[in-house]
Amino acid sequence: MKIKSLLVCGSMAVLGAAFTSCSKDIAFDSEGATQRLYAEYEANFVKKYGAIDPNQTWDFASMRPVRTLPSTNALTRAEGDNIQIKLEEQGTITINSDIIKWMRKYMKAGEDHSQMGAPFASVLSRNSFIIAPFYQGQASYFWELWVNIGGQEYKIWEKYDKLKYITSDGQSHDLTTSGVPNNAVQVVAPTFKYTATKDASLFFFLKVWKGGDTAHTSDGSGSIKLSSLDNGNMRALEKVPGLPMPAGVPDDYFAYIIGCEDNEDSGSDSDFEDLAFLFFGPPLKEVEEVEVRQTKRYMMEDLGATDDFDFNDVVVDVSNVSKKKITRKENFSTGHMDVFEEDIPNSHYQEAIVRAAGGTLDFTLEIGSTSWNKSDKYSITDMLNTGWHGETIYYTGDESVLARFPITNDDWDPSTNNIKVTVYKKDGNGVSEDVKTIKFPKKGEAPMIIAVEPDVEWMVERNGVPQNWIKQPGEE
Ligand SMILES: [Ca+2]
Ligand SMILES: [Ca+2]
Ligand SMILES: [Ca+2]
Repeated sequence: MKIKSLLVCGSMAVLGAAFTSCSKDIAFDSEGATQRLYAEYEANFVKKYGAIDPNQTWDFASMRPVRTLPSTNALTRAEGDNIQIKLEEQGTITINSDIIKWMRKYMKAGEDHSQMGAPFASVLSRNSFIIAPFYQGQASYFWELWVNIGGQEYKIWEKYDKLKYITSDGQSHDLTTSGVPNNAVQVVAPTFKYTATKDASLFFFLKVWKGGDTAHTSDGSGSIKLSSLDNGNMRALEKVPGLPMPAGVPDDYFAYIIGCEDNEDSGSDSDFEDLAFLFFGPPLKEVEEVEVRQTKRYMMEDLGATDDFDFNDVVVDVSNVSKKKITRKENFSTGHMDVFEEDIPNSHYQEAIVRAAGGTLDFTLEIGSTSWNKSDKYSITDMLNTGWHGETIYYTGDESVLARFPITNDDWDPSTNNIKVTVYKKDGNGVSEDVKTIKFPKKGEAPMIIAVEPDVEWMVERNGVPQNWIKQPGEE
């Protein structure tokens, strides 16, 4: 006999009177063993967590929408979450003589280049880019290259550091105040990679010591700040032919030479060749689809034991999923970004992911009109992904997916929590017995299902959920 048919009450007649109570719309089968088990469970629950407020409800999930950007695979986190930023030296890049010649021809020292390219004001939103300071004209000042990310300042590089030029005889030389000399055929420049867990607005600036090398201080004293934002001292020189790409940079990254002016005085020559660095960035996806998920995590007790309260006997995430089209238009000069969003028609569906099954009884999980049996795929006595015997618990990723299935007709109703689990074991003849149907609890009941946020971690096998998960009378 198929286990699924147990769910169809019309077929119960063949199994006899013991099963006729299954159709009652109550939290539990009110007959016999189940009633006793529930009474036992309730008494144990109150003993452990205290009396239950008659107004206590058991849905703690907010259904906060979470977005996934397919292009970066990064989660767009809620406002206020910390951004993890990494700025690391990556290696070197060799700049060939074509680029050096281009600088000499188009960015000649002492000529006014204040109309070349576009201002690199760059309040850009980026979660990844690479920088390579590679060129210096004749300059007596000292500088450091910095980036400001959401108000925080990070040093990237300082003058001379790891920058070498190579002459036609193959000799490598350190840079001097004379800059990249005429007989240089190559420059070897350091590369620095920035990655962040989230797009952040940022801009670059120089700290300049006009007293030259000897005036340089480690604490920044004596320097002035020159940024494209305030001083207009950086320009993006686009479409420079033959620009090399550092190893490991994806083909679709764009690359700019950024020319910097180290003097903000009115007498400045505005040649924008005092320092030049390469800026490699990911292409801005002008049109992108994002997936939006609203998820509840249901954690369940199966009444196999009436006193462990580990709420891991069934853990299932149920989601409303939809897609949005994001259209962005960025002004590279001003850094201003226009963003438009629209829902993609007919993209909505519902999905369930079973992530833990920490009981030893078979069960049928029902969400709306969709059902799933543990025994379809697993040995019923295996406790899965709940840390039994010290096994690793996977809370996210593919390793935590025990089963994944769509909800037919999208008939999961998160406002009523129309989810239930029917638990049973089989006797020697394969007939199911001790059938218990567990539904989402009404307020004031001892819960055997609770709904929580999808990032709440379930308990290790046989460990009760913490007291603070269970609100007490009078608590808000
Ligand atoms: Ca200059
Ligand atoms: Ca349990
Ligand atoms: Ca368990």
